[in-house]
Amino acid sequence: MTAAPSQSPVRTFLRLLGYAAPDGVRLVGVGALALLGAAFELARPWPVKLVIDQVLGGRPMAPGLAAVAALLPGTDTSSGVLAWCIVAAVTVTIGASALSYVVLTAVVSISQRMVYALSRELFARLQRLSLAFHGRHNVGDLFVFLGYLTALFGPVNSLSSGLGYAVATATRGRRVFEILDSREEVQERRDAVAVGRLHGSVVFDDVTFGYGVEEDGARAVLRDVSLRAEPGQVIAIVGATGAGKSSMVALLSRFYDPWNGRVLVDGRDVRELTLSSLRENVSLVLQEPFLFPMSVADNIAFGRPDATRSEIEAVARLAQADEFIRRLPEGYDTVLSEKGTSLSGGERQRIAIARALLKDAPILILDEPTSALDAHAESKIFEALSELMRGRTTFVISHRLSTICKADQILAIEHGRIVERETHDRLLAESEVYSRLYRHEHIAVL
Ligand code: DUT
Ligand code: MG
Repeated sequence: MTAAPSQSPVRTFLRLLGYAAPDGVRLVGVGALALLGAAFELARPWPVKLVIDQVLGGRPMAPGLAAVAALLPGTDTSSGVLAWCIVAAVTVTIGASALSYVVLTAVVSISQRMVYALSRELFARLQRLSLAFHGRHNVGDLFVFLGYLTALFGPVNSLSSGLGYAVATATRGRRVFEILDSREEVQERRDAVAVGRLHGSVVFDDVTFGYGVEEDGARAVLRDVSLRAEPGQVIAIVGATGAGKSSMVALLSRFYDPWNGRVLVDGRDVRELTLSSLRENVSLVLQEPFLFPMSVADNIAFGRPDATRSEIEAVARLAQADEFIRRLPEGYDTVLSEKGTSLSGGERQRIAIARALLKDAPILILDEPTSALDAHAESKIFEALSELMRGRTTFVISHRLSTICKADQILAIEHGRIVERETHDRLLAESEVYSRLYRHEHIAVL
């Protein structure tokens, strides 16, 4: 990632407010109502003061007040003044509460939309970063990032409660924007073509790749990698940490370009396609799914904001998620938060699977989707994963033989090279170690 120059808190805050621009008129209205609410709050002690000073204390009113009182009928007697004081107290109290309710509701809905817009932009960057960070940096073919966003949500939620929050938001928002401003590592060609839905054939044609520039002495992490995946095939990638597994699948989403060779989808070099249309055709399910401080339904509909509630529920059922979602305090409308609603690793992963099912891309990348889970949680999402993989060209990076055995090809990577290509059946027949491991794990999972 190339870090952007850091911004002053004021600029960051203005930029954050920019995300509320579509709600500009509402925002101005809310500001006016908030001012009115503040005036009502200021007026609250006055009726009581009048009762104490004039009604009980018998003191004369200040001239200005007396002039106003003279306009109202019945204020020439103490009981008349008392009656008006009660009317005023009730009006001011109800008015202040009603205004604060309206302002709060509007601020929450505006800020939720801001977070939604920000989250969508963050999502793509986070996927690239997390593919690169697996294994080397621990999780903590991240929580901090999510934490920034959740933290950001809190203060934005309370925009009306003052400048202190604004500064805190700006400070946290800065981290979010640093991620957003990390530059794409690749450039879209001016004549790039927007493709529709691909069939999902994938070819790596003699690919050599390293992070950084070859001429500057950067080290190649993939060397002479060639493979061919037909639509609907499952390709398992195995290998030690740092072998280059995630780097391979990162090239498929064109997060990076190869130094040499080509990556082709449906026979076209990925560099000929627009980044967005290519990435529309690829779903990623990673070790730690990104969930955002939005409702469960919004989290699932992330890739397809226009999805209907029944579509969302249908994919949740396929992902074996419907049942636990319905048990949440507000079902599909439960807003996920770090502290509040805590989901287990397996539950989070099933939401990510539902999200990918809804996106319905022909190419699927699974980078250690079950490795953060224990055996029990893993067995629960097994069916959900199988459902997701059905009919999609799938690249699955996994140490679990139970996942690998579904593959049409198994590629073993060592120091950036494919050193072995096998099928599960051949391995099972030929490798005693493999077949023993397989039988052992298969029993554990089933
Ligand atoms: N690498 C970088 N920069 C990155 C990502 C990776 O220099 O942003 C290096 C580290 C490693 C090699 O590339 O030496 C391959 O990394 P990759 O993440 O592809 O390895 P992996 O097989 O996915 O490892 P793990 O099992 O730890 O996820
Ligand atoms: Mg990896």
